[in-house]
Amino acid sequence: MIRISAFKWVPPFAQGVVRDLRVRWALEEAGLPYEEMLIDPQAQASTDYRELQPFGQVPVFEEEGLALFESGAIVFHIASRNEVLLPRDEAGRARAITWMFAALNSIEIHVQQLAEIDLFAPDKEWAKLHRPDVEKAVRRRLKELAVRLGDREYLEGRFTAGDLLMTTVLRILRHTDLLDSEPTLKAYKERCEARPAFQRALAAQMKPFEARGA
Ligand SMILES: N[C@@H](CCC(=O)N[C@@H](CS)C(=O)NCC(=O)O)C(=O)O
Repeated sequence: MIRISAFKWVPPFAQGVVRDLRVRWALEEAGLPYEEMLIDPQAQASTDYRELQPFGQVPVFEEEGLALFESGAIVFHIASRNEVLLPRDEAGRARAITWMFAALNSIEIHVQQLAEIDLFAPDKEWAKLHRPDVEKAVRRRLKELAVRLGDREYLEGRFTAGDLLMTTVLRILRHTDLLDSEPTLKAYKERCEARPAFQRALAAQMKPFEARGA
């Protein structure tokens, strides 16, 4: 049985965007059952967990002696087995993989910087000075992405792991109204989030938080 790590609890600003969501979603799309290993800060720091994830973060993926970390690598591993997430034809598959990297390497870097300023350092002097440039970079990337998306439903016409990762990256902006400036991108994100597999993944991440209350 596949096992993934996730947090027992995170503050409300992180609930629904913790990176195990990507893995849960990919597993749901692929129809692969999994169990969860819920961890707390003490487990994160343990030698045993560091063996699985050198940085003590979530998610970890384990199956039959194979342990993987990095959400992008895990989603790729799951997607490689399944046509729902990666087309079988070589060119289509390569293009979908390109979008996976674009989500994590060209968009998330900027989006995460903004989230870190807003959620972890809003009152710091350096953050106030730096934020306008970071917001500008995010806006530029969103516009460029919207231009490329055009009137397509998905980045490559059909849903792939590239859309899955892109959606989870765009969700990180939920504390802002930046996506409102790009209505087609906002609609794209909502289209991906409407997938039943996403809804199941989100509910599964939220379950332990809700059980604990707040
Ligand atoms: N690049 C890593 C990032 C993982 C990551 O940032 N995980 C966060 C939760 S979303 C975490 O575990 N934070 C706690 C920490 O860094 O101590 C991945 O995509 O798996």
